[in-house]
Amino acid sequence: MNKRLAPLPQATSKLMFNSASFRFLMLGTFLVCQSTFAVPADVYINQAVQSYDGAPKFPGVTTDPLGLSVEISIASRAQSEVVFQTIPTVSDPSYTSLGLNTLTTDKAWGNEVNLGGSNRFLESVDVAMVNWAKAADYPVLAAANALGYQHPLTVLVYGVDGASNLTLLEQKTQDSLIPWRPATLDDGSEYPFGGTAFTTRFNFNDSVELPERIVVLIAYNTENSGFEAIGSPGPYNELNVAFGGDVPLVGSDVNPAEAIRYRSTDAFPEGVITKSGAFGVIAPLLTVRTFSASPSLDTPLDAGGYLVSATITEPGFEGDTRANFEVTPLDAILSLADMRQVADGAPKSVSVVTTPVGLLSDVKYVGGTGPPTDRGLYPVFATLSPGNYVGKVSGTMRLGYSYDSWIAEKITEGSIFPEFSGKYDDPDADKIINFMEYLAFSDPGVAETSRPSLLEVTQIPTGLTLAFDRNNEVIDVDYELQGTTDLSDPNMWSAIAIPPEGTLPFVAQERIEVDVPLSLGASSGFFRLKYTLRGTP
Ligand SMILES: [Ca+2]
Ligand SMILES: [Ca+2]
Ligand SMILES: [Ca+2]
Repeated sequence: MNKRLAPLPQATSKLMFNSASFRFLMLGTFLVCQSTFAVPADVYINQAVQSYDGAPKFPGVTTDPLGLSVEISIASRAQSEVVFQTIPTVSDPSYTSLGLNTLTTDKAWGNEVNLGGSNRFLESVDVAMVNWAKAADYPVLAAANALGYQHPLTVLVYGVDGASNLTLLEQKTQDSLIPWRPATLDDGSEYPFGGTAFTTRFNFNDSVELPERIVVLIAYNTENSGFEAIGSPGPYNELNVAFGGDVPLVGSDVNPAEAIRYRSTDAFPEGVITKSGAFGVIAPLLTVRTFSASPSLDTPLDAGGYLVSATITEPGFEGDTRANFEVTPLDAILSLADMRQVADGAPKSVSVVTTPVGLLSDVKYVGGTGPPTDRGLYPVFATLSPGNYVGKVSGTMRLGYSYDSWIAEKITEGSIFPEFSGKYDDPDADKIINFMEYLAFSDPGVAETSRPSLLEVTQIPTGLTLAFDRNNEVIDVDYELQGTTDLSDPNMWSAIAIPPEGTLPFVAQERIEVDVPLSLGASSGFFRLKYTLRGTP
């Protein structure tokens, strides 16, 4: 079998680990097994990316010379075992992160880890990254791809022996889509992070056997850092490696207080691997998966990666190859529901509506570990669970008052007595009933000094300005501004658009002012502010 790997970033024996010299094995050497009577031939896998449609999928196979018989075996990567994991099973929308470009001496960052689990044939490595670059800041690149920009990312996997010697086992560089950091959440509300997290999977096809302890490094080039610094600025200067300090979900961190840096030093300007406490008790987030010695064979159907092995069986010829075959998932449409709820002491969850219906999703609530309880705004990120569809949606959930929860709070505060807590009561005798105090965010226990009308109308040169106070923490009331020129017909009221509750920034209470033009020919106009009480859950 031939193992063809790209040249090493540094073809040098001057790598150093733990201040000790170590052996350095290049896998670029060819191991050609050839019997005396067989002629070498080539076999190629093509059509290696196909879309899921519920039917079995197979890659194309060709040979040179043409038409040789080939035996194909296919193993689903879904059977692989996670042997090291610090990337959360449901990825966060962002992570603590550090940019390689900030350290001109550095070429790659990683971690030294002990594997868990039992299988040891390398199947894949996931790396978590965080991009801070926004499409608006790179209009030329964004015009070419609204989703993100392409940039090569590299993973290096070293085996570590008992004397801390390193052996390079695998190295892979792949062009990756770096998603733009969103300007806002999908509902237009404020995006709560500096960057956006994404995970890139590196599939390996060689089934290299791993020792119990490995070093995994992530490398990419930026203006001033990486194995081949680019020398000019670009969005890659805002590309960061995601870091975390939690105890690994699988496997263990050899030293939680040290990460691994591949960096230039005075002694080794071309680069040397060192342990480093410079980052504190955090390290790049990684997930490593392995195959068993003999993975089970599968018929590709579900979305995901498959390891394809093709061996020429034609008498007199010899050759084989391995490749990844990818069945890509379909896009689904997601939307969020139950985004406004009353804070009543119980945790509140949003609902995710999917097209096609019924797809399972994972929801992350920013600012806590699960569904929130207290009044406030909560950015929400929903992502489809892994399967045959992909999709995600984000928005801001609002937990606020119902009349009942608001008046209960006023009773607790001692502002009013419970026997005067009805919607039509007026315990402070300011001629504003409690429900109106609720809508206008005034205090039901303190008489207002002035009593502004609920809807104020002011004449302006182009028409009228309508103004009212809105309590944005009120969840159980819809505010509707309406106008008509014909009071005699109750069906003539038409809606006048009012701005939604702002989240950029959040305003708990605000004065809404809407300009309306004077209707030509109308001798009179009428306006009303309509409150509709929703049933509270
Ligand atoms: Ca470590
Ligand atoms: Ca009152
Ligand atoms: Ca009052």
